[in-house]
Amino acid sequence: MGEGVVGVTPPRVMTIAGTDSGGGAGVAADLRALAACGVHGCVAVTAVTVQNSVGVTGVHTLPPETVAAQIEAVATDIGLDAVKTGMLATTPIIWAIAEACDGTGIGGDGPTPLIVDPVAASMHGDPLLVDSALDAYRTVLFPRATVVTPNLDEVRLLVGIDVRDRAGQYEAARMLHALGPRHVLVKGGHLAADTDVCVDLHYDGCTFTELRGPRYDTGNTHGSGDTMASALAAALARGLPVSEAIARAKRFVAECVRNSYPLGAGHGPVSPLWAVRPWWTDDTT
Ligand code: PXL
Repeated sequence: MGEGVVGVTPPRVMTIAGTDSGGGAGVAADLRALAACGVHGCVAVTAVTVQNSVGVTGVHTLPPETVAAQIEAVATDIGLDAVKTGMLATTPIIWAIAEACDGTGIGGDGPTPLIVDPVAASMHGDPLLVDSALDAYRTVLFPRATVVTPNLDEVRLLVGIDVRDRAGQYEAARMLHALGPRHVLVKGGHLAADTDVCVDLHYDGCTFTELRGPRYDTGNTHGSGDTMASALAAALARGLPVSEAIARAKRFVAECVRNSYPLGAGHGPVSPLWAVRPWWTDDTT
């Protein structure tokens, strides 16, 4: 991972997401993860958030047509091997993304996989999506998604289930799959019942697969969901089958949590920097 070939274009992945001025989550986390996974990251910004390690104090959304224009500009020139969504903020932005994706072969029956991470709030509980846009996720974006990757808070908002155990995770996966995505990954990181493991559930409409990973309680998990979805997009862009891409993304994000660091007075970010060869700090070169 991470080794490029001189003069050869790497896989191209776009993140459609919001910025975080603290550099912990959103676009910053996505681009870090994509670079560490050895792919070229492109960006369609949906919103600018005013934020630090303690919380979000401002959200400024971009015009929906500017979000769509960013997608179209990149898709028609650079080309895209996978696309992931993060903070989308409003219903008109979600509609604009859907139309831009339809016109450029992203998601649905198109050749470019679309990973939908249905971001609704920051880890501090600050809203990153207007409540009325949940319906647009369910009816507009999920039917176009290759994989959706909700955490348990997002599951509660999207399908109304308060998941407390493995059976609840299975029920949620079924309900989410009925909304139309090809694959569902119900992330179990917030499941209090699991103390030293973190169990994510993958459902493709036919088979359920439980993915077990270590749980690291570093307290610095800002951007973990963004990082997971970006690594998944990178793996799909590299041509891996979905089940293998999910397994690889899960291993990747666990290492990012293990290598997280404190920042500011609040929550620090997960970090993929361990995956980047530190040649520039190496005294022997
Ligand atoms: O981690 C979810 C997320 C996504 N995008 C932005 C965020 C956050 C969490 O704070 O700020 C911009």
